[in-house]
Amino acid sequence: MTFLNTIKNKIKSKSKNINRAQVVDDNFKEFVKNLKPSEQPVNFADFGFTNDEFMDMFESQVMSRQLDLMARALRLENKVFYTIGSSGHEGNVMLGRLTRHTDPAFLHYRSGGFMMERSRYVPSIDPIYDTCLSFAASKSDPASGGRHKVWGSKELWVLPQTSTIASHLPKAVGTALGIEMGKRSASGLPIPDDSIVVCNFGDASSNHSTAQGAFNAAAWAAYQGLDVPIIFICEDNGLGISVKTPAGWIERNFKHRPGIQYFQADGLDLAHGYRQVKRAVDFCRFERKPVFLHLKTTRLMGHAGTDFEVDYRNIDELIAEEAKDPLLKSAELAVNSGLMTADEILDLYETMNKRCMDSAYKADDLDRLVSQDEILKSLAPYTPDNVKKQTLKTVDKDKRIAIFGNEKLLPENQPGKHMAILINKGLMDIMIKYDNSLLFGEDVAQKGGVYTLTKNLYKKFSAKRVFNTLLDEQTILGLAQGYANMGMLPMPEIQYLAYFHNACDQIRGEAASLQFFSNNQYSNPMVVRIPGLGYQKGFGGHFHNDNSIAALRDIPALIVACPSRGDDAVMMMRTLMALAHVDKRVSVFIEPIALYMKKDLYKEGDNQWCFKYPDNEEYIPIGEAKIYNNKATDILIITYANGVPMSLEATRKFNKKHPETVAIMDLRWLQPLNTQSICKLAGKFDTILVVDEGRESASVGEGVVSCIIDNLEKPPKISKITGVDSFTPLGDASALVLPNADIIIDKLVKLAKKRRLDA
Ligand SMILES: Cc1ncc(C[n+]2csc(CCOP(=O)(O)OP(=O)(O)O)c2C)c(N)n1
Ligand SMILES: [Mg+2]
Repeated sequence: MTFLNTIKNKIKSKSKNINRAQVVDDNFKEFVKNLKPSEQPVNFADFGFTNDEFMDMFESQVMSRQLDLMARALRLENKVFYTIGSSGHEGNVMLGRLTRHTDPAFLHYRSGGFMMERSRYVPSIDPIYDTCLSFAASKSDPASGGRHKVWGSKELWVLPQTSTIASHLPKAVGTALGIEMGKRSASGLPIPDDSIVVCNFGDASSNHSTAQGAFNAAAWAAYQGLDVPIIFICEDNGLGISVKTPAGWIERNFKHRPGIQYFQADGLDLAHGYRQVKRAVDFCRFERKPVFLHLKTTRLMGHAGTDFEVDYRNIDELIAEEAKDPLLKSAELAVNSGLMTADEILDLYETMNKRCMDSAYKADDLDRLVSQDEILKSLAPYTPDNVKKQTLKTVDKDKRIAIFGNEKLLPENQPGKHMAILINKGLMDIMIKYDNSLLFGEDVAQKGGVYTLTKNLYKKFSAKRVFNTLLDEQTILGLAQGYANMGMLPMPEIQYLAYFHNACDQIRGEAASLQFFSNNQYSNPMVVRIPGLGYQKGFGGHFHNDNSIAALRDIPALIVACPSRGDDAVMMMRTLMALAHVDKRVSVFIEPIALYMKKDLYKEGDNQWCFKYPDNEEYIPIGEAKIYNNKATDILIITYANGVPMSLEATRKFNKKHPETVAIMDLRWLQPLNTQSICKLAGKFDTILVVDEGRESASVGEGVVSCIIDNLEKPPKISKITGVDSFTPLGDASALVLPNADIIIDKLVKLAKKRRLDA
């Protein structure tokens, strides 16, 4: 008789009880009560572990199970706010045991057993209590400070992971590559050189395009001989909520994937599974190659507390899965090895139940987050004085001369130049100043970028610091997170703004949220460079001229910067790098492509849009705008990027016939908007014109208008010129959906007329 049948026979409860947590709990007690040692005692040495190791793993499994049962019970009392559990997946204790607590781990929500077991490496941690604090959204939760139920721990190198399935895979791959990169980096590696990355997810999640991209990226890198020490652990329970994974699909899909070594392990039986898991972990650690560990599990008690499996699974199927409960198997092993009696197991089970319940009540007694200030504390750390100090740290001149060639070639000794050249030189200085910085993306190395912005950087700083990635924006941003996790300062480039959007979640849900969800214990500082916006003369159509900024502006904590001229661009990049270095923040630097090569402002050959390279300690504080014609008192134009030279041109033409004085405010920082400085200036005018090249809906302009109306007691009259809510057409037709100087002049004329009538 098979093990499964034996258990099935022993399980008396075949009721249609919809509370399957109760059934699973009863089954365990019932099963253990009836356990008798077998006539052929089990010897754990045969399975590759010691008695003590077994006892630890079994205890961790029980701890994890009791946490799940506690959560179901106390959810009803409103003391716990999360019920997705690990029941049926407790075999992942084997990974907790067989990896090190310094191996960075990116987990999914069924990693309770793993966490209980990994915690043994740091005895001061009480993983039950810590988990209860997280369940209770307590301010004392050591992982997130009460912001989310996450598996996370600074000491255990478990980077907190929230809810989006598969979104952690790109950064897990990035971290694996970062381990190898960090060994050679100036900042060194924060973990041992032979560390590996642990990355867990479910069977359904393995189909997600984000996951597929990460598998591909790992294989792509390994194929080229790079070390990619990552163990992907697919915890296969056969279901994604209610949708069945086709039988055999995971094996079929991953067994023969080039560049990723496939291993399979029994996650339901420690005796069978341990050596299988060990083989996979050892292979990854010693070979430094990507591994796919297919860990067979089952899912007990439904997807979450709110999920009634009886709606979509028949009772016989449920009973069959419940019979596979890995805790039953471990209990049997405990008895058959002679290590524990049935009573001792029940005692352990009840002791852990009490520990969980007591810890949960204790956690419930502690403070919760009760004010916005508390919630926001870890969202966007910002210490302007430290950022300033960091920008003022100058770089050794000899080092600069070595890179730029000779004193005369230092950019500050050169005549004024257009934006593309100034950004290029600015990046060189940044690479010199931050010797742990990395620059990467599509075509950035030998080619020097589509618009030559990164030209020569590859030659000067070598492929170790300037390199091409594969063509996948999710991977590029995943790499950035991974390198940052390993102590480096990444500057990823997304080739065009339109292509940020297909990888947006890597910033929105992941990079920008890490400080928040880890209570600022973990961070992934980076400056993402994105060429974008419209007006490329007759070139490219929508995707090369995308002017959508809304998707960036509503990402909490993200700084969005957008210069209109080369000297500003250099100084703003310096600020962002200092911010990344000091406060570990994530920012996006939008480079207006159409201004890259712009040299003239009013007429051909005037060179008025070329600027001198700023001295090395010059920078622009976040939020500081630039005002043109600051003596003007009649009309204020608020704008950014292409809107700045366009407004200057329009104003000059307008002033040929009209006496009204017009000031122009270049916002430079699009998120967060500097409410104070906008309102201070806007308050001095009775007429405001917002010139926004972005689309009308959800534009920067909307933000500016509402900021003025909200904050000024007597708001001035405000008009707006924006792009049209359209995709950008090809060729000259693109001009029809974007603001231009003539439209601005027309508007200024109307506004001036109205002012005169009102006066
Ligand atoms: C990107 C995304 N889409 C949908 C969901 C909702 N969701 C949460 S878990 C889940 C199923 C995941 O199944 P699987 O990967 O097999 O993990 P399991 O829950 O079975 O352990 C879904 C669809 C999500 N969290 N993230
Ligand atoms: Mg599943």
